[in-house]
Amino acid sequence: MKTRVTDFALFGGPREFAETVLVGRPNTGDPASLYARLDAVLETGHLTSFGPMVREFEARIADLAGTAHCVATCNGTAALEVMIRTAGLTGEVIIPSMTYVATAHAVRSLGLTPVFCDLDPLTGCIDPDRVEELITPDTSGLIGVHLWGQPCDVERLEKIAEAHDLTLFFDAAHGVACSLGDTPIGGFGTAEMFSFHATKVLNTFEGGAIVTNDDRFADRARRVHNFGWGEGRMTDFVGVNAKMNEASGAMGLTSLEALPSSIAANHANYVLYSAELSGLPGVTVHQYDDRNRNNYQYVVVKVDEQVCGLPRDAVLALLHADNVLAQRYFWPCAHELEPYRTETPTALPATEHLAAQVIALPTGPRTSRDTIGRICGLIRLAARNAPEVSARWRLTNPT
Ligand code: T4K
Repeated sequence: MKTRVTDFALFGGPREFAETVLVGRPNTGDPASLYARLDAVLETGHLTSFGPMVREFEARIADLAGTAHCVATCNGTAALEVMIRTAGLTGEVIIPSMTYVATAHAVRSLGLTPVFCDLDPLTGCIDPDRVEELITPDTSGLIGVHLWGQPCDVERLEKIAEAHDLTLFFDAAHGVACSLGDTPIGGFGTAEMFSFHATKVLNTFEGGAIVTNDDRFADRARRVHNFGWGEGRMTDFVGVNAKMNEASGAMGLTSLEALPSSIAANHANYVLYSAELSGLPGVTVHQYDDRNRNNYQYVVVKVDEQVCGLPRDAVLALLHADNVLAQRYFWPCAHELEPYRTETPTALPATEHLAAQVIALPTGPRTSRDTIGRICGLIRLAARNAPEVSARWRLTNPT
């Protein structure tokens, strides 16, 4: 355990961790269970296009989300694009900027304009008070993002969408097994999407899903994600190939078996991080509202330089030097990335304030309590030695 600031790897001391400690280390579930399913896939020779693994996975996800339909896709970004195509959105689509760039790229890649909206500082989700002022005659859609698995203010967004005749979608990439009160995330708006990327609490290697209670939307989305094929091998609109394959379905079913224990481990890690970092001025673990279920796949610490005197990136550099590969989810936020910063320069004060503070810390079933204790030890030591750490970091990062 390091005790003096000069022990930090950033100052030339030894690394705290010999092996890298990652954010996003996959939850693979039971390998034997996966191999048995993969054997079955190879045995049947049905490798993709609506095989039994994906069909069962879709049924299980619809059940989890409490929705009538689930359309599994090859990744979460493709799910967003299929949703936008299915609804036939045009012109402008309002989205938050505090999100992975995929939300904006899905809109932009279909020739539409993402219009970035500021956030609610309490949750980091889109601020309904700011949405209405961005609506123009060209606005056709609104996509809320359930940031870090926290539900957006769904009720107010639904009212706004209805009043202005907008299609309302939710990017629930982080929202698997999360809820708003007792209602699972999945059935809000016209449709929602999940991501099952390798780094997510539930993974299919790569994958995603569209969930909805709208029969017609589901039927069309299913066609859109399969080249537009309909009855009698005919197409009457442009479709894409966004199907999930059977190996991904097999991984999804295996990962689902491990989901309760993965969430329990994530929750225990979140509680431990919160306790270990409590009472540090300007360094706060983002707290989730107990009235909603969360999967705790993101433990986010907020470093407020104004209060603790430590730039967030100094803490990040210090962790990286010690082999803790923490991530800035989400900085730079989407409106500060190209092509958006050039095409549609926007000032979003609340978003920029939050994005400048966030660090996602390693968690998941394979992150031990000892590892968390040592990571928190590094952060506490950094906070106690803020002037030295800041000065050291500024040597290589002059402003
Ligand atoms: N909407 C939102 C709000 C999202 O957060 C995302 C994705 C999407 C939409 C789009 O969904 P997908 O099309 O991705 O299904 C990662 C994930 O790639 C991305 O899925 C996720 N959000 C985002 C929050 O995190 P990066 O750019 O940080 O990924 P990458 O590949 O650098 O991985 C991060 C860390 O994870 C690495 O340091 C190592 C570890 N890792 C990663 C992979 C792929 C592993 O240990 N094993 C692995 O196989 O975005």
